[in-house]
Parts: sequence; C-alpha cells; structure tokens
Amino acid sequence: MQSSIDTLINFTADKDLKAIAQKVKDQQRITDEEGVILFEKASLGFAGTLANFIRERLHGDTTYFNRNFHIEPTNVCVFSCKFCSYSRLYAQKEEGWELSIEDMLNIVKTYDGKPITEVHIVGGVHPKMNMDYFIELMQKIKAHRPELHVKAFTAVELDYMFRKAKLTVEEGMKRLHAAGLDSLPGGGAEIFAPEIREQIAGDKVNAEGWLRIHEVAHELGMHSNATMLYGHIEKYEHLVDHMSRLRDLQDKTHGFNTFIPLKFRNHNNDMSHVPESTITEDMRLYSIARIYLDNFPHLKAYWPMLGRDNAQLSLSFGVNDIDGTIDDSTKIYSMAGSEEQTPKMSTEELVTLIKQVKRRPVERDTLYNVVKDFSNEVFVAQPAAHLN
Ligand code: V47
Ligand code: SF4
Repeated sequence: MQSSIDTLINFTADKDLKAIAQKVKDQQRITDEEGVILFEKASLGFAGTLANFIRERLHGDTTYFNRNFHIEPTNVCVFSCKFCSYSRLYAQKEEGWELSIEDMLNIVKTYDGKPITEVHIVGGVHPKMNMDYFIELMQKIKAHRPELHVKAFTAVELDYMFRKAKLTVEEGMKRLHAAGLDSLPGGGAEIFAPEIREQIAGDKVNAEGWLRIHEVAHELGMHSNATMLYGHIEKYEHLVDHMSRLRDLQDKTHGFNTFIPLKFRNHNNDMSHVPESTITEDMRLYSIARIYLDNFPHLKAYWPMLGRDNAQLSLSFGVNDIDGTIDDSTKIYSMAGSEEQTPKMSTEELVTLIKQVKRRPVERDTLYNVVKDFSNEVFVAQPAAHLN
C-alpha cells in the first residue's frame, strides 16, 4: 500500500510542489525560495499532509503539554508596539499594574504543594524594574522552590535591562543565570525583517539584537524558544526570512526547543483595522513552519492565543505541543481579543483535548523530559478543581 506521502508525490502535478514533497520524504532541507513557493501555491491539504508526515516521523502521536503558570510583573512599557493591546505607557501607569517582589513571590507560593514544573515570567518593559529587581526575584523564587523551572524575560526585556545596567549581553545573561534564570521564552521576535519591524515594533530591539541574546543564552547552556507574530501586514517573504534567520542560528547553537507562531489578534490596539487571519491560513502557516524549520524539534500551538479548538485542530498540521495549564495567569491574549478570556485548563481537560484527536498526551517539563505519559490515564469524575 502506498503511504500518504507517496500518494501526494504521485498525484501532485505542479513540479515545484512535487519536488518539495520528494525532499520532505528524503529528509532534505527546503530552500528559502521553496518556502515562499509553499506559501504561494500549497493547498492546506498538501502542506498539512507533509507537516503531519514530519510530525509523526519526529514524534509519532506524542503531544506534549506542561503544568505551568505565568507571572506578568507589569504591563507598563517604555515601548509602543502597534499590535500590543496590553501595555500602558509610564505616563498612564495608573491604568496598569506593577507587582512587587513580594506580590510575585506570593503568586509562586499559591502553587505550593501543586505539581507545577514551570513559571513563565514576561511583561512590559518598566523603566524602574531593573536588573537588580529581577535578580532578587529569581533568587527568592529559587530559595522558595529550587526545582521550579524559571523561563523568563523576552529578549526585548533583556536588551533593555542589560543596556540600563551598562552590561554586555554576556555579563548580564551570566548574572541572571546565576540568580536562577533557567531558560528564555520566545517572545519579542515579532517579524525580523526591518521593513515590517519598523512599522509594528520600531522602537525595540532589532533582529540582530534579539538573535544575539538567544545565541548568548545558548552558549551558556540555556535553552530558549522562538516566536513569530504572523497574519498582519507581513508578506510571505518576510515569514520565510524570519524562519530562515532562526534556522541559521539553530544550525549554529542547537539551543532552540520550540517554535511558536503567534496569530495576530486585533482587538484594542493600533492595528485593529487589520483583519485577523482565517483558521485555514493559520493551519497552513503551522504546516509550512513544520516543513521549513527542519532543525527545530518542537512546534507549539499556544492555545490561549489560538483558542483551544483550533489548537486541537493544529495537532493534525505539524504541531506536537500545546503549552500548559496556564491557570488564568496571563492577560496578553485576552486583552487582544482571544476567545480564551480566562485561560486555564485542568490537566484532565488538556489530556482529553489531545485524546479526542487520537494523539498521545505526555506531560513534559520545560526541557521536554517526560514527566508522565497520560495515554492510559483514566480520570474519575471529580469537582472542577484545576491543577489536580
Ligand atoms: O512578543 C502581543 C505577542 C508575545 C499580541 O516561549 C501578540 O513558551 C498576537 O512570547 N496578537 C509574548 N500576539 C508571548 C510569548 C509567548 C507566549 C507563549 C509561550 C511562549 C514560550 C512565549 O505576545 C509578544 C508578541 O509577539 N503579542 N500582542 C497580539 N495583539
Ligand atoms: Fe511593550 Fe511587549 Fe507590548 Fe511591545 S509587545 S509594547 S514591548 S509589552
């Protein structure tokens, strides 16, 4: 019997697409030109079949999730990204929030005794929350719960922190790592190409700065993620350029764990006139990312942004990770109009969501070590307590 990829190769008339499908079958890398061709010509069925083939070759049916929560120290921000629905300028700080170290430590303490493995800390770039503030935070979190993995600070926050402290990226990163920073989240990448970045996020760290910060983290043995904000004013060539820069750095360092495409949401921001992408476009983008980024082990659909139904669908389009329980601890997407207004899922809900599409739910830690395989877990009916 022919496999789905052989059928696809045999029945594809377009010679460019046929060549791409053959490359995927032979585990060969596609070029930037072929990346653009996929965006221009591939149907959802074509791209999805290839992406699913790669996903199953890499991970079989395994779908990862983790038990995590977020802390957003502040939404006061010195920058003014046009797509951001969440930040408030310092002049309007009464409309925002600013958490003290004690507030944040108290959030961590609310998880005492619960099987959480990761705290994800990101927020606005507050002019008064400096390096020393965050070093103290890291140290206090680690003193309280040493085994909790701290994934914190986008390259945007780090760039500002290091520049204010007059430290090189190497010096700053070493200090934070020593204080307890374990890995970096993927935020702040947006779109690297300057002609787009300048229009949507012109005043924050540029592509070279973002990539350098991740490179230094990798050199110190830390892992990180990478995001891409898609579905606004960018063109296909900018998406490929973005992924190309990430693929090049990954060839050099192998420090990225996961690629996370972030769908632009258009509520309450300066780009509300830009329509959002359709679900077909979303799934096509995930698929093409899976095909193009052959050196990224994982592709994540961040369900608080995409919505849980679409995150579930993406498990057939290359995605093998759907982030974690979250516990209603992030506001970035609810403020930007996501259908997930109070994002939290119990472990049971996450496992059920994965099983419904015949995948195998596996709880991971931040570095993708298996914590527990839930494939044979039968949940007994219980009250809706989350993080059980
Ligand atoms: O950099 C802000 C994005 C990012 C909007 O590493 C928006 O595991 C869409 O990076 N529409 C921060 N996106 C969040 C982030 C992240 C999230 C989950 C997991 C990980 C990880 C990282 O949120 C920002 C920006 O690209 N964002 N506003 C918006 N209106
Ligand atoms: Fe600030 Fe981040 Fe919002 Fe940009 S996306 S304005 S850097 S909080």
